[in-house]
Amino acid sequence: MAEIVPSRRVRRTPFSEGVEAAGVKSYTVYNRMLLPTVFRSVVEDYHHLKSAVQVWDVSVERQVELRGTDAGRLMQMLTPRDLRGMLPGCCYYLPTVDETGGMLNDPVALKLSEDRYWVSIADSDLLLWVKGLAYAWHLDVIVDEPDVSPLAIQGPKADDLAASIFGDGVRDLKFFRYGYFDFQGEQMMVARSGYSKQGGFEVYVEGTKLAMPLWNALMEAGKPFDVYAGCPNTIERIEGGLLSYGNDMTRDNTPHECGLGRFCSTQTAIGCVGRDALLRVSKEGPVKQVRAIEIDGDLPSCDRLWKVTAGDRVIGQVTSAAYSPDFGVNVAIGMVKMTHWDAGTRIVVQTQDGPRDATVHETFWL
Ligand code: THG
Repeated sequence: MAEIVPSRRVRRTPFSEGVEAAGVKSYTVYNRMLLPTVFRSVVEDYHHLKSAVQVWDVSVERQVELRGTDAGRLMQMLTPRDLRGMLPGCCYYLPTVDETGGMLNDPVALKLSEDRYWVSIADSDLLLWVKGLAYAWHLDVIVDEPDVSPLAIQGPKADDLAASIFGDGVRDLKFFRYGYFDFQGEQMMVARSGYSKQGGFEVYVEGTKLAMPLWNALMEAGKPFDVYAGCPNTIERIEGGLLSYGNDMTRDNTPHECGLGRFCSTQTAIGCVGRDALLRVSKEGPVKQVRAIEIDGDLPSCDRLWKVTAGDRVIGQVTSAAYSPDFGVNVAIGMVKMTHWDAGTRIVVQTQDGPRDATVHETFWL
């Protein structure tokens, strides 16, 4: 393929210099910013992520900041997850929905204080929706995109690497909690989270001053752990069932269809936009839902939606697929109608290279 040209609209990040020095081979665009997709090869990156530790430039996880006395009220308008128990220091994975209950984004939210939140968004313009709600409801809240660039440390040796930079205290962080840790005399927010199932951290780097110093310090301190630059890995995230907004789900889907019903307490999420619509679907249950799918044969690259058929009927779609070296099969994420969603059901996936037999799985692989 041809090259992507960065500009003000297709933004570089504070870590781009480090990413380029590490030999990034390809990018995608996410929230109008560069997101690396390959360093050595997708398969080499995959094995390395699962055995060592990687540093990921995930600056594309842009923050929507809500600040003001109505910040909490506005947060609850965004999601059917009940936020009443959310305390400062917590990260919550949040389905965010529109007035029909359709998925607008699936961010990680951080509560900084009673009147201040960061919403770490997936690839859609959630900022505009949040600003629109704040304006229409005359809320006392400021909504904007602060200059914050997350840097992820992911892999089985992530604790050792993070501890060598931030001290042994980071080892005690619980999953989806954050704390503040010193780096070169400044406090940095570090959370135990990240878009892999290998474990690790995300550092929310404010501004640009300490961005490359942190990148370089991690690369240097990581030498004994075989650190390398990395990025979200499509094989690993499919094995783990981590959904990709815009690929595996869109505004056409409810959280329940996405398998995110466990993050919804629609009954008690008073004030959530789309609550009435979601109360209906949560009572009746979805008629199609996300499933792990194992596909037989050789696969072309999954760069488009693949219809799923049974006989001459379309009964679903596959939106992410890759060959898994560790499991020795093609792993995939799709959405299947309830008539065909039971584990073991045989279905057919219509790729651009022709039909492939496939099986619905009970659970994801990781
Ligand atoms: N971290 C941060 N921001 C993000 C992402 C991230 N923004 C974009 C994107 N990723 C949002 N999507 C997800 C999807 C899955 C998870 C996090 C963000 C995730 N899921 C856990 C799982 O499925 O195992 C469960 C989380 C839970 O149990 O609460 O971590 O990665 N900052």
